[in-house]
Amino acid sequence: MRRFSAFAIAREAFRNHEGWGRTWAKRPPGKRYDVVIVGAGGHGLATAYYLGKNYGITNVAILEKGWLGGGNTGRNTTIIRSNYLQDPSAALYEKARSLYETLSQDLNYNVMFSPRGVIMLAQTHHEVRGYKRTVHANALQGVTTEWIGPQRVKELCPIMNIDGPRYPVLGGLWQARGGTARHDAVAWGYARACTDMGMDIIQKCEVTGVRTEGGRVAGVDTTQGAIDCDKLGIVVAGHSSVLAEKAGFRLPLESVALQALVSEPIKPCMDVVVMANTVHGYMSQSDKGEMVVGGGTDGFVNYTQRGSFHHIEETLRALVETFPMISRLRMLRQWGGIVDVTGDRSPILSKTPVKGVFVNCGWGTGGFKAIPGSGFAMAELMAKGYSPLTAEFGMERFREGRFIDESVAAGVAH
Ligand code: FAD
Ligand code: PYC
Repeated sequence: MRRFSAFAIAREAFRNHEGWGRTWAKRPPGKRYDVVIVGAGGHGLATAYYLGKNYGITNVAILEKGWLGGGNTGRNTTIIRSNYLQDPSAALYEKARSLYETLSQDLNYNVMFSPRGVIMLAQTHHEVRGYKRTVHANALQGVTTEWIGPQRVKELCPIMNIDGPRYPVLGGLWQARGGTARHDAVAWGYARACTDMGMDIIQKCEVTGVRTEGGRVAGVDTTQGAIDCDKLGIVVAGHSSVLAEKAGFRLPLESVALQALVSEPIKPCMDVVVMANTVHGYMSQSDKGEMVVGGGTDGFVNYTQRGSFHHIEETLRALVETFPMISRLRMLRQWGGIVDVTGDRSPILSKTPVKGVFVNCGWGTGGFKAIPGSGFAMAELMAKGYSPLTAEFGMERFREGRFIDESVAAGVAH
């Protein structure tokens, strides 16, 4: 595959950019693969990529029922941070954040990682205590975060009203190397690299059944025919329970819609990401100038990938208190994604009761930031049967009561 470079771009400029070729190949599915990954979101593609890169496993198919990156990976608000409380989470999210730092070079694809800094506002004394505790935990875990006072918050984000009538800003949990990345580019970059290693990415190919023989996976049935495989990775976010049921086991997950919206583009006014969990909303400014705004999950289990009016009203009403200048902004687009939420708000990266079947799910409202680390660890688990990064995230933890409680770090109330 042709590599991107300043020289290549200059050369293509002289020939109408006709020499680039497809970003990922379009092929019919084969009959058999060493590994089949279900779900061409960021986590599925990253898993395939690190299987090839780190373990030389390239006879891999990634099956996607819709279009590549069209699930939550292409619907999220792109916040990247690793300021989690528990040690296993900090290790996994920090691995991901550190891989983001060099992902563009690694994939030879500009994922537009922007470590502009993330502030999680403390607007109650409870949050002050919680975030100070996280800063201490992060110091022990080797994750660089800082507790900052209200004046520093104001310096970092001058458009904020820190003296709000209901919830004045009491300080914040600041991660200077947190930030954002272009979500589509993350999916496209991994897809391009997977194609380059000879893997097949099959879109419009829904997995409708999982075939087993003697307790071991034999293959999958799809809308494009049967495909055999030695190992199967189920990486389908909000549809994980549906797929698990087809494989004959249950997952401790609830699927709900999470919504977001963007405003009309305006001049640059905010160069950090702000999350305000008490009033409940988060906001950053995209490179196009749109204010990217996110709210909470729907209060009922559903599979509806769309927005609803009361979320616009609730989220903007909350954010206007802290950012009065957005009161006259017009909102342009709104959407939803189906997120898969576990009881302890931590993901599941796990073997399953069916030999050869692995699951990567439960990222809930916060898995975009984890994509590179999750793929790295999941590939290790699938290739070697064990990964230190996934060891605590097995699905058996719910039966054994070994929860990894991240309800405060999760960022979105649910
Ligand atoms: P997905 O990207 O959803 O990919 C799963 C794929 O599986 C889909 O493309 C789907 O079509 C496919 N699939 C499903 N069933 C089948 C089947 N039977 N056969 C074949 N394919 C199938 N996280 C953050 O870290 N920061 C944020 O700021 C953030 N904001 C968010 C805002 C919103 C509005 C939403 C919805 C989510 C947000 N998240 C955020 C969460 C994050 O988007 C997800 O955790 C992450 O993208 C999950 O990636 P994935 O690859 O597991 O899932
Ligand atoms: O996990 O940081 C996060 C997040 C922000 C918005 C949605 N999820």
